Amino acid sequence: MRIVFIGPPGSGKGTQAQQLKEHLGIVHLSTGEVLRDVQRDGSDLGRQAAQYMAAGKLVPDEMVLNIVVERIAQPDCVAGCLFDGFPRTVAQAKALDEMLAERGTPLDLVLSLELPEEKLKGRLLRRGRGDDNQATIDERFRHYYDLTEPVLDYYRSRGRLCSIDGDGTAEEVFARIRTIVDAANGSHRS
Ligand code: B4P
Repeated sequence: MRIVFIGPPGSGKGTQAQQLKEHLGIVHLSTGEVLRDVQRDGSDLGRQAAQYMAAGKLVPDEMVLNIVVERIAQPDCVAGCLFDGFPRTVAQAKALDEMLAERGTPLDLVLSLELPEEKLKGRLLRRGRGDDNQATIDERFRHYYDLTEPVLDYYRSRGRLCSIDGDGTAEEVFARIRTIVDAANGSHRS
């Protein structure tokens, strides 16, 4: 299966994707995680990515798409892939559709985690990662509304969006996700 996880900053994409990866046994591709790894390698690319992320901005599409193209070409992605935090712009969504169409393996599900902004900001401040300070969080939300919400419209207009209530414990949210994914997985196999 190929599944996309979209949601505002702190909605639990990474938390839920980790559980779903174990449940389905497919590759988990978190563009945020890969970009944090790239930052740590000290390359020019890593320094550029770090500047965008520390400012709460999205990393340019070209950089993110290069990462995804390379990763989905690996043999372990044939069985499926969980895209966590990608796509975050309409250009990324269109590029993903093209990449998957070339392989004859379209997306099966697009899951959108939804939660009120006050709760999300509280979670991020409690998480306390390097980019979880008030100014950066505000900037990330601004970019989410400007650039990522249109991605929801892109998938909604194609009848592919599945909204999930992201409020509740991680276990409660995962139970909602599992119900949807298992139903889709059944029809995917038959
Ligand atoms: P990401 O790494 O994707 O992360 P995020 O949006 O900050 O958080 P996520 O939704 O995964 O929440 P999490 O599970 O951690 O992005 C970081 C940055 O990378 C972006 O700002 C951007 O600069 C760059 N980037 C990544 N992808 C990109 C792309 N495609 N294009 C351009 N730029 C890109 O959960 C958050 C917190 O809540 C955690 O502390 C968690 O423990 C807690 N939590 C989770 N579920 C909970 C629950 N049910 N109840 C209570 N707490 C919960």
